[in-house]
Amino acid sequence: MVNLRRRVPVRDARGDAVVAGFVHEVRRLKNIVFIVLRDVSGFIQVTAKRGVVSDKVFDLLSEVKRESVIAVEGEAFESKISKLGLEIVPKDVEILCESLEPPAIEFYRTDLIKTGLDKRLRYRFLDLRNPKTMTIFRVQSLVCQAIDEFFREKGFTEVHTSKLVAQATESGANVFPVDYFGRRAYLAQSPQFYKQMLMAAGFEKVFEVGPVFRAEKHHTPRHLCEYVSIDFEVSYIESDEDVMKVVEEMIAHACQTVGEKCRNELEILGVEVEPVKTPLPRIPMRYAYKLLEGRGFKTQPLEDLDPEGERLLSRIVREEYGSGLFFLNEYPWPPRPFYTMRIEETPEWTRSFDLIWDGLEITTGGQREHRYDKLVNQCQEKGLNPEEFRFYLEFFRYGIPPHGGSGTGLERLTMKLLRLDNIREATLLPRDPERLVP
Ligand code: AMO
Repeated sequence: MVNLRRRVPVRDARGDAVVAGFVHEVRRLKNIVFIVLRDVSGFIQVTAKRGVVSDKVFDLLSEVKRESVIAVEGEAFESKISKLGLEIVPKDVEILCESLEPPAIEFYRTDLIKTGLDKRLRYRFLDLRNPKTMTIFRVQSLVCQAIDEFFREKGFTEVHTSKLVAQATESGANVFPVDYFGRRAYLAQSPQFYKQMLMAAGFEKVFEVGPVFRAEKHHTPRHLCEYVSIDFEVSYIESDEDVMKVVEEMIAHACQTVGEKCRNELEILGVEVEPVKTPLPRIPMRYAYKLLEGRGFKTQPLEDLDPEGERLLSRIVREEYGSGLFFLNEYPWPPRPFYTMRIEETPEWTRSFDLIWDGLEITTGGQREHRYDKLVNQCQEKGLNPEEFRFYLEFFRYGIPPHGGSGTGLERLTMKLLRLDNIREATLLPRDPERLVP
């Protein structure tokens, strides 16, 4: 029996060592078996020569199937011969769990056999055995850590709000209904109302990183039905400018941390992280329309840009401002939710923004309307019944500081950071209109 308690990551194996992992490759010659063993830290070659190793070890290794999980005890050394740079000559071997059949998808030599994304996701547990695929989530984990550090450093309190709610926050149409003991409830689309509630409670600065749900029947490379939303809310702001400052610092910190701490991972993925230069350009929507029209692109007055418009605008901003990231601010009122604060003098525009990264919106935010009467009016103007939002409107009846905040999709942020083409690649278990398993 190989003593697993003595196991070290393959990358650190030197001298008398125990390593364990998946059988990545097996090459059998008449009197020698080469096995490439893979664990989370990398690869090591196991070299078993008949006569040098015991017959038992030689036979076990001769027969082991690809992707079985084994433990090897032996003499490990840096090797000039093995292209992996590390080699171990086994004294003892234990098959911890045999792979019963060849892997259902080819997840490693993807240069030889291309497995489509759909099938890869169907067998996600195998797909993730590809070190490159797994690396995406190691980087994502660091993004979360960086964001957590950023907010704590700035005195924000982390909160966890309920994901079972009585009312839609963003748009009534895109909610998943749930049967809540005979009553109708919904899966939360955003912690929006609760983070504002906490401003009414006097927290001043909160953040939350958690799942949100959108019943959007989109089949695009950028929409999911469940994603992780990075939200914050902050009190005593002068305008949405104060919110944009937090957003750009947060993104810059996340990118810088990944750039510094994920050198290996970025190398595996073959990407470089561009440093984020703050302040980022602020392009008021009015001006964005002009920029686009200057290039012959038709825009709709007071409407959102479509994806094509966002992409073209990104190209223009890159050319003219040298930045892949920019705020599209002073958003028009019609496409914004009722809680958005409007600009007093020009109420068709709002104190809100999107953050665009090379053609993709990754963040939405702004200042919120905190004056009760105005908020009720805005609710009605959007065709909503204030009675149905009573629990929310109540937050504004007992004094609430001026406040604002934003929401950023973790998967979209990861996608842009690592230049992935499809949001599903940045999602461990994507939920889209067709996918509920695994
Ligand atoms: P919004 O609905 O614009 O705003 O969402 C904020 C950010 O969440 C991400 N996102 C999505 N990611 C994947 N799939 C989707 N279907 C999806 N929808 C949105 C995007 C987007 O920029 N309450 C406001 C935020 C706020 O003002 O604080 C909100 O949720 O990255």
